[in-house]
Amino acid sequence: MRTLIQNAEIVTASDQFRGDLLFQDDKILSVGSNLGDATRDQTIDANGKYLLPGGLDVHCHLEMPFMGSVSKDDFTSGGKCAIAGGTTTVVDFCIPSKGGTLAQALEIWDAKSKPKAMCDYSYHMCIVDWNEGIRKELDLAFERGITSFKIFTAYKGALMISDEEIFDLMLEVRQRGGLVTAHAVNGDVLNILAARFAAEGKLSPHYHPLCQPPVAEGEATGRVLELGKMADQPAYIVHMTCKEAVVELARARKRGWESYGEVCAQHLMLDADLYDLPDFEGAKYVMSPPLRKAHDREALWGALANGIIQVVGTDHCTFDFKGQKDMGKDDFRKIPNGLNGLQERMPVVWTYGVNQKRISLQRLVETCCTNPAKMFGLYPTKGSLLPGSDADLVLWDTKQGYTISAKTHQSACDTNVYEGTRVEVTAHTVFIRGQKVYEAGKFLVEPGFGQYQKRPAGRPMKVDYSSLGNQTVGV
Ligand code: DUC
Ligand code: ZN
Ligand code: ZN
Repeated sequence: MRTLIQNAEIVTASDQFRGDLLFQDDKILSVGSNLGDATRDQTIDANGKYLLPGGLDVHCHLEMPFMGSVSKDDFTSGGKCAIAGGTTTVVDFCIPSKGGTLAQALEIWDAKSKPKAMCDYSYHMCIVDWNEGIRKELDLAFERGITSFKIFTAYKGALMISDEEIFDLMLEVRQRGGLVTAHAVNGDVLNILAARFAAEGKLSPHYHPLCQPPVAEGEATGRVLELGKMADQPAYIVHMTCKEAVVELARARKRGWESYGEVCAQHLMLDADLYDLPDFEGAKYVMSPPLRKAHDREALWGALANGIIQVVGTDHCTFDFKGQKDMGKDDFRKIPNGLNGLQERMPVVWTYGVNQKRISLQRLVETCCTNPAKMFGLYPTKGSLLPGSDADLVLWDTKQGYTISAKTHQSACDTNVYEGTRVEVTAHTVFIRGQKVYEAGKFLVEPGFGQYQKRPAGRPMKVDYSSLGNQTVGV
């Protein structure tokens, strides 16, 4: 079956032009400015719409057991959020239980994803214990096409591992060819500060960000990047939130170390003042690392524009306000950490990044679609409009905006941290592997449609920075 999409405003990481795209079954055949003579079975007139590659969100937690609860969105509701927000592939974090094996974790994650996935998906593997068994099991992860590993320098006693263990893991991953990613905040500092606040009876959400000050994030970011340098192993810092972390990444990149970074939409958009909302409403925004200040957001936008940061993610990990977040009503340390973003990421970055002239539309495609695929071994199958790429396509309507609300979102969660925010674009029609999965607010496939994406071993692909100017921290 051949489909021609005609007269679209086509946008890639490097180009923008009015043109046509022809795909056959699940693959793109050609992209050009005049494919009107092409043989086809159907034609879609995309006049007035923007055609972008489907987005990749390489940072989400679907149905994740965490802090005594389980995150609300699973691979079905989370997948619906993704698709309705123009994202066609998600990379979730497979998290072994303490003392468990990678094989056990994979079995659990497959049971959650396979029957429920709406969009395509893959996993990173979290390393929460480091021992001879896990070292051997890295081979299993690579056989399964899992080539990226996440470590935590925080969540002591649960997810955190030591520098010694991180370094040893990096040496092992280097031998096989993959990426080590890090949640980088100094966990020792965090625990001491949290215990001290608690001892003084300071237990409201206001104190959550004060336990993980920017300097604690900058320190851990620099440390992980230096461990990567010493191991000759590329490192990628997830959810960077502050100027201190950006400075460390910029420094590592200036020295030529293979270092990469990700920012999540909420850290570009939302401010730490939200923790002070009355009636425990601040709990809705409790995540780690926390929201920061306006000057941090400016540093993040700048780093996204000039290439210090390569990827926009979400850390989508939702918990209901009633019944989950309120587990921490009397103690912020018990509030399950996490919030939404899968549906909002691309519309928000388009509206507040592109339309407010902070980044170009090509840069949006690069950081939300192409670079995530390049970093994690999915390019050019995903994240691009090249002949031979999967026909993961999104037709965006830039004339129809909407106001974000928990009343209308696809998430199963009772809260949306962007409640009331106006966005100026809507994902109108979405194709995954050539199959129309969504049109005008309606889903056209069932849970289980999404396919697991095996990823090849190798270091991240080189990213082209030539058009972006100096990688300096602007504030
Ligand atoms: N941070 C969160 O806020 N939630 C999930 C895991 C994480 O690192
Ligand atoms: Zn994290
Ligand atoms: Zn996360």
